[in-house]
Amino acid sequence: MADVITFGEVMIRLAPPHFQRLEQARSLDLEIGGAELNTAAGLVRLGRSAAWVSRVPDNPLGKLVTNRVREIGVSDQFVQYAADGRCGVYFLEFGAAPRASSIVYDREGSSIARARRGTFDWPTIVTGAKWLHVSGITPALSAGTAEAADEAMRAARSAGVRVCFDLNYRSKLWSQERAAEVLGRLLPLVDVLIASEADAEHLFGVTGDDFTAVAKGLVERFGVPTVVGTRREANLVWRNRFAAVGYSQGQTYESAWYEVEIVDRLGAGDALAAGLIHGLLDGDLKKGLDYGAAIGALKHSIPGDLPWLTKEEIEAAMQGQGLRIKR
Ligand code: KDG
Repeated sequence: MADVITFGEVMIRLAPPHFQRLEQARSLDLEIGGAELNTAAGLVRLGRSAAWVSRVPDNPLGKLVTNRVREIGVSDQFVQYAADGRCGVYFLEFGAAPRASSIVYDREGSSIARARRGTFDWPTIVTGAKWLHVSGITPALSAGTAEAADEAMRAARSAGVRVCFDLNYRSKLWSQERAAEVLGRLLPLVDVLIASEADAEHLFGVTGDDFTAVAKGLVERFGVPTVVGTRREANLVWRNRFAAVGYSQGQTYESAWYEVEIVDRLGAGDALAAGLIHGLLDGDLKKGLDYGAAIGALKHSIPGDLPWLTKEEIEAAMQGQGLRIKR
């Protein structure tokens, strides 16, 4: 039985080495990545147990993925090997200032996109878990995965399992109108929402002068008790300042800030979600923000989407080793 269940897609990621452009590539480095899997991996690295629920093709690519999932320590007990669909792929071109990084998705028709209500036995899957984590990517994949996400979240609530949801709006996957409609229906089922101020404004027109004002707007609109955000200060292609912030019951909390060198920022937000849930498992939002900021900051230094880190490294960063900034 796992402490945390996550639900989402994994893709094979192919990236040219040495900042090459995709159009000049002769070889591609292979990693795997998927927001909810990345979060499950972060939780395992922090000493929690996590199971990732998905659907992958019953072919060598599906096995490549689940081999890596097991390698990092995430349970694949609820992963279905499907006769239909395929393994999605994404191509990543690393930027170097002033050229931004970019992504090309090739993920339509994936096995997970063919999931629908009834594909997974959610009441059994969530039994005994403490948290369910889903992101806005899962319902963006298809009408069926939107139904399955809704079903998972309702089953969690009925079983007393709390729900963490990362808004994770991906404009390449769906329109603002469709995302606002589908996500707006899911958010009342959420206990902890991770959302950027930009997405809150773009999707729902919720605005404010600072994080607290936006968080209050989301709480009022959707009845979500707790809202968490990422703070980034420099936002350069290669360097940043990173922290976590949370709002709950009228109070705003901020973590320590970290100076980060960006080797690979993909999965940093998912790592933050892992640290957050780790703290929340002990019933402590501030602890969640502190762990979230530390693991999220460290993730920037690691190539690939998965947070190949140890709990000791994360806690050492929290104690001021590395590039933590005193404020
Ligand atoms: O947050 C990182 C994810 O974006 C990455 O792992 C790939 O899940 C992914 C997606 O849908 O873009």
